[in-house]
Amino acid sequence: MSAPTGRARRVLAATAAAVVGTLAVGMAVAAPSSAAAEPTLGQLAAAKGRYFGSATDNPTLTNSAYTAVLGSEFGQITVGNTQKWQYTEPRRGQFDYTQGDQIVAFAQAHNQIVRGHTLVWHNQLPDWVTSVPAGELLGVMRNHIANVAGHYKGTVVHWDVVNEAFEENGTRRQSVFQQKLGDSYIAEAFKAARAADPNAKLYYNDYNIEGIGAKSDAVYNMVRSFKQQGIPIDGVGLQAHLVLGQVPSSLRQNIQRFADLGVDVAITELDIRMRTPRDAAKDAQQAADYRTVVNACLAVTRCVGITVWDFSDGYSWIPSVFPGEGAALIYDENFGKKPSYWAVFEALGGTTTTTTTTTTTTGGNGAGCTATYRVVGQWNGGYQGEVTVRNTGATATTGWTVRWTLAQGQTVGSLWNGVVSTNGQEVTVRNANYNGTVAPNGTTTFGFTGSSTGTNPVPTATCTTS
Ligand code: G2I
Repeated sequence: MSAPTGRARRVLAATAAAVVGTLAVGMAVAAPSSAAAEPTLGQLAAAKGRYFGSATDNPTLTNSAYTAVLGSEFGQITVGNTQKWQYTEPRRGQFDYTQGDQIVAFAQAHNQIVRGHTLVWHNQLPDWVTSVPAGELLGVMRNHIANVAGHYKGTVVHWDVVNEAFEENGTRRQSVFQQKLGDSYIAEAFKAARAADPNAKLYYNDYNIEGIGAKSDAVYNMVRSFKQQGIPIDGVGLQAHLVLGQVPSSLRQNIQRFADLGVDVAITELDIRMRTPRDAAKDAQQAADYRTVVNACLAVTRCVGITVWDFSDGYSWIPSVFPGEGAALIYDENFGKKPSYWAVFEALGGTTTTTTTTTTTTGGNGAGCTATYRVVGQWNGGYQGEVTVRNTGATATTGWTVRWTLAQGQTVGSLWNGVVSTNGQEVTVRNANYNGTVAPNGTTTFGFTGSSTGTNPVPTATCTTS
């Protein structure tokens, strides 16, 4: 049997779920003869001349399960918080790059480009800026930009120079900069950024400008006027904090009209939120929405890349700001890949070639699970594996166990989100103390790195519940 495609894999998973309730049914599917690793989203995007990245924040850099994905899957990182004014100039004239530098160092260690975020914004602004006298604020703003963009010169490919300067109706937001400096502050910020880092691409970044409307018209008119006047602007960032089922129908046309002004466009903060909890229908809609956004970007040559605003539903800003909403990203809380991940994967040109799904049910009590094993990365002498456990039963699991055999002398080394034991070639992974409970049709994912010096075929993994 040939290896299944991404779509075939999901059909097979559904077939496996259908056998729940029978006694000790084992079904091994499609063990491929070789284990060519699936490409990452970053690699797929690069093959299309784009980047695919994620925002991140400092606290998560100590979570190895998180950094394993962040460091391998993405070609680009945006500093989610710690390059903002509050962090970089907490007191007038005193600059602190400690945390921003940590994220830039992580990106450099993983060959990822960095979008800088953000030099001038009304939010996360230290209180002292608000009380700077009007006559001093232009100098203060220029000095901030000169220092921060100067510090990151050569390490940041894009800067979000000015963020969120417009209201929904297209008028200027009455920020301290607008009130004390007037309309010209945005142009002044771009000029200061160009002087500080002539090689960084300079972006205006905002939300609710993905489709054509009053707000995006205002940004469009500003960019057109900047280009006419020679104000240095290189790109427009469409944040794309979207709502399930509501991708603006004019997204592609809007990207194109900005591109036609002679600037690049980036999707800078993509997430697509839903009422929680997730279910299969919402997941499918979300996958379709992510696909639409990726396709719109790919359709316009000057759409240079896409960034998700963090990648895991456990690390998203949405639930704290929109109570009752969330699940907006492409990985679940346990770093399992969601349908939205596979939609992005396929839209970027990926096809799934290596997977094994096995079902073992434990009896007539409705419990059961599948284990889907993937080699997600392979390099000389080593590999990274990932197993997604899905509860195919009607009741929540209280624990699960996945077993497989290392037939070619491979080893399993560091493993996260599970407890591993080995006995010769036999590998047994039980749930960690925090992920034994999986809701019906829910998933949890564990990952690991190991050594492999010969072939590394995908094994048949069995899953049992308790
Ligand atoms: O609000 C979502 C994004 C909209 N566009 C601009 C982005 O910069 C913005 O990012 C978010 C961060 O993801 C949040 O993490 O900006 C928020 C602030 O407006 C960030 O939230 C702040 C919390 O409000 C603080 O309480 C917290 O200390 O994050 C801080 C660091 O975790």
